[in-house]
Amino acid sequence: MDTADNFARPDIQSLLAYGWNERVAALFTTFPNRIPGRVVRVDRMRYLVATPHGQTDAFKGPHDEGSETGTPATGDWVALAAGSDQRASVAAILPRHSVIKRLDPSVAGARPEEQVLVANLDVAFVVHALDRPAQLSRLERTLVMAWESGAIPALVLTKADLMDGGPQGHAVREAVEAVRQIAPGVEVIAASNVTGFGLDEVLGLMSPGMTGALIGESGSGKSTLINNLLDEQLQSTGPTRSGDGQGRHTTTSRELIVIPGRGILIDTPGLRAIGLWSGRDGLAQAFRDIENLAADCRFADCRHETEPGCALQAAVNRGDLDPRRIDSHRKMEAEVAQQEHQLSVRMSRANQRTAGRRSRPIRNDDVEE
Ligand SMILES: Nc1nc2c(ncn2[C@@H]2O[C@H](COP(=O)(O)OP(=O)(O)OP(=O)(O)O)[C@@H](O)[C@H]2O)c(=O)[nH]1
Ligand SMILES: [Mg+2]
Ligand SMILES: [Zn+2]
Repeated sequence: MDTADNFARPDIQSLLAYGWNERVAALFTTFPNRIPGRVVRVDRMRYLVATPHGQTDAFKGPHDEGSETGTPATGDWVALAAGSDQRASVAAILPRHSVIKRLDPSVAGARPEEQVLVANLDVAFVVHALDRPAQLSRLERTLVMAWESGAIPALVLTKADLMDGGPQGHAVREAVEAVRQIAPGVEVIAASNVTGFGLDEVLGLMSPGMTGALIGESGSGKSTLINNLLDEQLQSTGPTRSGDGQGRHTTTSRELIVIPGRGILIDTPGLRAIGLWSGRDGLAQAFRDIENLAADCRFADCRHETEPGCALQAAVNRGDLDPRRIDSHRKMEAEVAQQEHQLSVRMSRANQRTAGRRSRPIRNDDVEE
């Protein structure tokens, strides 16, 4: 079956709302005997998958050839095999065009692994509430992850109604300006889930078939935003704990929601830890101001400290650049470099092991670790 046939299959029309398009149809031609679907929610080892026949539970099965490795994530396009016991299994994860990923917090440390949070998104909405002090470095880190995903990032500043002067007041304008300084190339939208201010602008970045993912701290208003756009209380939302301004993690799983006529949004639980996973491209994009300036430093290996002819220090002295941003970039660059090092050590150990196995019989100590 060629792509055009596959795309036009009448039974597949119900997947259009979930973002089925010609790109996905083309990928799916590799798995002609499987049922196509999109992962709507992940609960531990169980996957809720939207298929042409409605939503169904599926478990992970042995992978077909041509599948992405690892476990399915919310937003993944998958090929399902119907099991003999009526249970569907995920036989393949179709190649992803973007992913939000981080260092898996459950195995951080000696053996870093990646954790895919969301797959196949077009816009990464970083949601931050204005009623709490902006932790700029944390936002920068989230933006690196958003850029690294391959999707287009956007920043949504919620709770603008709580600021002095309301959503269109001076305080909101100042906050937007401050955040713009740390988010070059990113659209910054002030919004209120109470008055509806800014929601059209958020929707303006979406269109039918497009997928947006909402990421950001607990209590920032991600689920409330989705309910507002849906005009329905689908996602539970929770009061923000008084005192520390931290939410209680009301949303507990990553879930894909179709906003009829508008596109698809993925709600996620508030992120506590954001360890970067890879991130060179994300860093370059999120810190394009720093990387562009650094190209003008006199020394190619300038550390942007006290070197003569440092373009970054010159920008700081002119008042054009916050030195905190240089620091933030340096820290994340070190983090990425350390991780690349750990991975390359692991790869070369693994290579040595396989080389060793070829030349001599396997000894017990080959299977350590
Ligand atoms: N005043 C005001 N309150 C808001 C706004 N958006 C959300 N809230 C409130 O903030 C609280 C937290 O909102 P949620 O939507 O549950 O936050 P969340 O980001 O989904 O949180 P997690 O699911 O824990 O990650 C709720 O009590 C909402 O009613 C807003 O724009 N203005
Ligand atoms: Mg939520
Ligand atoms: Zn320099």
